[in-house]
Amino acid sequence: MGYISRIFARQILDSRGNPTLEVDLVTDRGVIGRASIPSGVSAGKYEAVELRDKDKGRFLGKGVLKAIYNINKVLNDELKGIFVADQVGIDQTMINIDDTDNKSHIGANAILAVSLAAAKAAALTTGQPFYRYIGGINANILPVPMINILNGGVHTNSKLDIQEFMIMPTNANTFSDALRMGVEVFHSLENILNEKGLFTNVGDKGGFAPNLKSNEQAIELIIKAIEKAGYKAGQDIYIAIDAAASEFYNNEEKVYLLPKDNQKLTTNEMINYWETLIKKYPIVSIEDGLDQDDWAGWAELNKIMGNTVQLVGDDLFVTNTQRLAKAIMENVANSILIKPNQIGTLTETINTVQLALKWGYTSIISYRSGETEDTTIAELAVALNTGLIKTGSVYHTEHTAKYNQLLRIEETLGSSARYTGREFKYLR
Ligand code: 2PG
Ligand code: MG
Repeated sequence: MGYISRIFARQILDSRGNPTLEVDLVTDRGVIGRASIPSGVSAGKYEAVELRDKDKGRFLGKGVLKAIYNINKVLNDELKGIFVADQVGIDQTMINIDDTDNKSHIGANAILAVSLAAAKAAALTTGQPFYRYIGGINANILPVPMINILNGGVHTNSKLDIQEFMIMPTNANTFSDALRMGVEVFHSLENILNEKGLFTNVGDKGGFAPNLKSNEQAIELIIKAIEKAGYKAGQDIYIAIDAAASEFYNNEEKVYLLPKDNQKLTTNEMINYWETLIKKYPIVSIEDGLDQDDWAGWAELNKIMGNTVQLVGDDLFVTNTQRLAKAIMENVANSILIKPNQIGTLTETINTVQLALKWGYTSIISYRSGETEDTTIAELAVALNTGLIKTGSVYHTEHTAKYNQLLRIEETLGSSARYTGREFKYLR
């Protein structure tokens, strides 16, 4: 079927103009699997390590020459001759070579690039689309897109402490209809901002970053945009947020310091704040509502609203089965964000999704704020039937590349494709 004959890494640029890795993995049959790696800014502190050169003379320290060396020399030499479809063997070999808890020796960016490139080559060798190779005959669910339309937090200079405001078009028959609804709301929000003389430039996640006074003002504008586009908020389209609370938690004082809102909240006050918001608005999903180390707070949050709202751990879980297992034992959340580069191999990513599924957690396959044209996450969402994807705005090619790939997959699946928006677990 094909054995690895050469692995070659090159440096390319991500959507923020920073260097990142692209890998070509060639088999003895001449098949080439290619993958490239995204990069986060609001990264969780327990993520696997993204290896950067730290040589201030090149790309302000962000070069990836060390990671390239690790691929072209170390991993290439060790993996040559291995059966390309032995994904578990390939990933485990790299984990063994790295021999650290957080992939800091070889670099999670280097390891993931090879892991995905191998899977791509294996899929091509078997003549199957990637989602089908990974997911098998039952991979047919198109995900609800959690479309980012308005931003605050570390990605902007506005006064909003919440990092991302997203819309979820659930009341649709197909993914393409859902995407169209999302696009219509995006442009209707643009018109509303324009009419109000507000800033309509977009941030690096492609969402608008107007200078608003409060989180509530942002939500109300979004609801207006949904209505202006001809839909009902809380019926056709729902709202999701990523608070990215680890960004504003003060570990010494154990309080949430909302820098933009100029407030200091205890964990309980923070939870009360989320409760007020979900009572007032059609918010069905809150990501990182609390800090990555505030386990007791998360347990309380989950006790209060875990039955009605999707509580997503991003920085909290970092796609890591050990952290997810702790959460399951302590009953702290009900959903996990899945970012392959937080953990560093395809097999570990799949293991985490499977563990989540087993315990009734929803899984959201997610992009990073620095992206490439690679569309693997779109394929993974269908392959693993997660029913949810978070891949930024409908603006900028690095985001639309993923949506466009989902359109192609839906077309290929034809009448077998299923869009399960109305079955989303936390509709209220
Ligand atoms: C997040 C992501 C993507 P980053 O917090 O969920 O929106 O941001 O990639 O910067 O961690
Ligand atoms: Mg997040």
